[in-house]
Amino acid sequence: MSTQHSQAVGIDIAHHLKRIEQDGYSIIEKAISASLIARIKSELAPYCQGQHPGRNNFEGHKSERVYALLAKAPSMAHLIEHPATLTLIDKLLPKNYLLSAALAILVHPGETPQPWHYDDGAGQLPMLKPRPRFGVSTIWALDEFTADNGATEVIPGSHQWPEDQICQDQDAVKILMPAGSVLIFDGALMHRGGANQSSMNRLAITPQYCLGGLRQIENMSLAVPPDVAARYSARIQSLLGYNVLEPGFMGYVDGVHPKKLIDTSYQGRKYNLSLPAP
Ligand SMILES: O=C(O)CCC(=O)C(=O)O
Repeated sequence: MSTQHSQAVGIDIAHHLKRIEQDGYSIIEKAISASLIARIKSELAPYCQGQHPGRNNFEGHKSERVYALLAKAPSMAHLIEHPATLTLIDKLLPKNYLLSAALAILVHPGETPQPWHYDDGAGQLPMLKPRPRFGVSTIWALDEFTADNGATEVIPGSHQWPEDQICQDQDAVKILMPAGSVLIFDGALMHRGGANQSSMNRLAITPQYCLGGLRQIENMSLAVPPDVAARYSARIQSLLGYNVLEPGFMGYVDGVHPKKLIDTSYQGRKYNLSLPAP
């Protein structure tokens, strides 16, 4: 690991990778500014007016969730392509990984603990834990995560558990972190949103990433229309699905690279492919 690179993104990469391998998670404190937090909160405010409480115990009956964030709150891109988290994920997943989900979770006072779960369940894949890593998740604290306001809880080491191992609440560790910090964890780590016994809301944003060959949890191609995707960076576009797996061609659209849909001058891989007219 080059120290130069570590300094470039302001974190000790080797330390975080070791923590994620061993415990399943690591924390980068205060990775974004107060002004970015304020901007994201103001972009989210129209969607957090108490109109859409969670529909089940998982979403949380006293929580509000906002999905399809890149179609609603453009500043979210700063979290999704944050240099520190992507530098780590670049080491944890093969290239051309995808953004699997990106949602806001506003936990209101009185919320109960979420069921224990892991994020990279990958739907119907017939492969039980322990198994290779399918994904990496992040949870950004936009409010301080305290002992009583619903901080995320994790079970250290549970990313390596067999599928049927039961979580015991006494093994849980609360992730206490200042606003602007990010929890980064192996997609197989058991975790949950905690109970909010405070009088304040707790806002988190959770961008989650998965192997390029898996289906995304949120159907990003439909959640973020092409004309909106076109406004973002090449990295965000690739995370949304405007990429092609190599070797091979998984991800093609009508025989060509999907970037052609949003950038007609794109001259990426196989741009000169001359296909017969349909
Ligand atoms: O809100 C949290 O702290 C965790 C939420 C979570 O893990 C999820 O919904 O997948």
